[in-house]
Amino acid sequence: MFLGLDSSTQSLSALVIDPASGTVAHELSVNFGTDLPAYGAPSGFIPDGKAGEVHADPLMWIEAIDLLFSRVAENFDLSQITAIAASGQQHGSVYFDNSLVQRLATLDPKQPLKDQLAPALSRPSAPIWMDTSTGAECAEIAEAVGGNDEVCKLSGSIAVERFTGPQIRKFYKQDVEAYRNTGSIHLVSSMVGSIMAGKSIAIDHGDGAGMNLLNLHTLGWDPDLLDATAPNLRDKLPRPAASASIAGKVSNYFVQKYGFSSNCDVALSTGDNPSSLVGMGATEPGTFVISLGTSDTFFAAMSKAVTDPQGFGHVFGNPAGGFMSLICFRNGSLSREALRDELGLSWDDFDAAGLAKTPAGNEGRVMLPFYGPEITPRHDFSAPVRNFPADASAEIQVRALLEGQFLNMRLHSAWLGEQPSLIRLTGGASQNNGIAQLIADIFQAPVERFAVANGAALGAALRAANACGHDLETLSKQFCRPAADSQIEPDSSKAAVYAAAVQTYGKLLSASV
Ligand code: XUL
Repeated sequence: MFLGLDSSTQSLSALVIDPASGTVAHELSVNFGTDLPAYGAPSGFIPDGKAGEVHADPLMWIEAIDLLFSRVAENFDLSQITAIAASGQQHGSVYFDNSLVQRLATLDPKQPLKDQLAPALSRPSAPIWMDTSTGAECAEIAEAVGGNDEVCKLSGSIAVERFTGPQIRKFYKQDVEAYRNTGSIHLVSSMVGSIMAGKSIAIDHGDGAGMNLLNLHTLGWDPDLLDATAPNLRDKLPRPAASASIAGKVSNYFVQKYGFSSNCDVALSTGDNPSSLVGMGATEPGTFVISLGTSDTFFAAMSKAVTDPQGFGHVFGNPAGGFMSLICFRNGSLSREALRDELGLSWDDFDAAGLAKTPAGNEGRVMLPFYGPEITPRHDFSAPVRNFPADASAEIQVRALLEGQFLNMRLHSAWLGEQPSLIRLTGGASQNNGIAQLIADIFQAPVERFAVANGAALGAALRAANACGHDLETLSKQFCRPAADSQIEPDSSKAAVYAAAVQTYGKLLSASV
C-alpha cells in the first residue's frame, strides 16, 4: 500500500491506496485550526498580518505530523506501507540553520518532532502562498534580471509576490543576520518529505518551479535569478530533482514510534497543484482541470513548453515529466456568491433562473465578473464591469457573470495553444449542471465531474506507487474515476456564439483596464 500526505493551508491529510484492490484503504486529516488551537491559527495561518504579510508557524505543521500518525496508527497498521510521498501548499518556505541535517538524522522517537526541530529554525515563521507583501522585492528581482519578460522566460512566471524567491529576498533584506544563519530553505512539501526521510531531501521540479528560481530550460537553479534574490542562496537550497525519484528510506523515528517498516521508501515531495494533476488523472496533455472554489484554478499538462506572454499564468513541472500550466482566478465563488446575495437568489434559482431562461451568448451582453482585485487579469477591480445596464434582469446578470468567468478563463488560457479533449471539473460549484454545461459549451469539450475531496493527497499516494514502479496510467484508471453519470457533452451549435463572445469580452476588457 502507498501513503500520500498533503500539508495544505488548513490541514494535514493522509490517504492510503491499495493498488491490489483498487481501493482507498485509509483516509484521515488533522485540522490545524481545530486540532491544534494553541497556535492561534483558525484558518491555518497567523491572523492579522500587516501590509499583506501572511505567515504560518512551521512548528504547527511539524506537530501535525505527530498528531496525524498517532491517530492513523490507532486504526491502521502502518507496516503495510511500501512507500510515502508528500504534497504541500505551494510557495511557502521554512528556514533552518545548519543543525537541521544532524537533527533529522538523529530524531529520538521518545521526544516529539516539534521539540527536536524547533531549535533548528532560523526564522520563527513561514511565509505562505496567500502573502502579497513582496511587491518591492518582485520589482527588484525583475529589474536585476532585465525585466519581467526575462524572469518569465527563465522561470515560467513573472516575479510573483507569493513565490518563494521574492519571499527569500524580503527575509534577507529584513534580517541579514538570520538569513546568514540559515543553512537550508525548504518548501512546505520538501520539509514534510525531509522529516519523513530523516534527511534534507531535494526539491522536485513541480514545486521548485513555483519559486522564481528554477530555470525551466536547464532544470537547475538559475544563476541570475539566484543573484537577483539573495547572496549565497545556492548553498542554502536543496538541489532540484525529478519528482518520481526515491529520496531514501523512512526515518527510524517513524519506524519506532508508529510502526512503519524500515524498508518503507520516501519519494520526493511536490506542490499541491502538481500533485492534484496526478490525483485528477490529468498528467497527459489534452485534459484540462478546472477547480471551482473561493478562487477558481485552471491547470493542465502541457504538450509544448511555452510561457504566458501576458505573465498571468504559471508553468510548473509535471510530476509525470514535462510541464504543466496553472492559472489562478481570484474571483471564483467570491463573485458567484456576491451576485447571488446581491440578487437575493438561492443556488438553485441561480442555475434555473439564470441559465435556463437566457440564450447562450446573452444576446451580446458581457460582464467582467470581478467583485474585488483580480490576478488574471491583474487589476484592482471593485465591482463588475458590464456592457449593458446594471439594472438588467436577474437572469441576464447571472448568465453574464457565469459566462464572463469562463470566457475570461478561455481567453487567459489561450496562450497554451491547446484545445481540450476533456475537462475534469471539481470543487463545490461543479455540481451545478448549468455551470458544467456552460463550461462544456464555452470550451467545446466534454466535461466530467470529480467528487474528489482530496485530489492532492490522492495524487501523492499515486506518485508514491509510481516511484516504486507502478504504471501511472493503470493507477489513474483505477483511482481517478469521475462521478457516475457526471459527463456532459458540449453543444456544437454554441461554438460560433462563444467564439464571438470571447471577442466581445476581450474588447470590453481592453477598454476597461
Ligand atoms: C498556486 C497557489 C495555490 C497554493 C494553494 O500558485 O498559490 O494554489 O498552492 O495551496
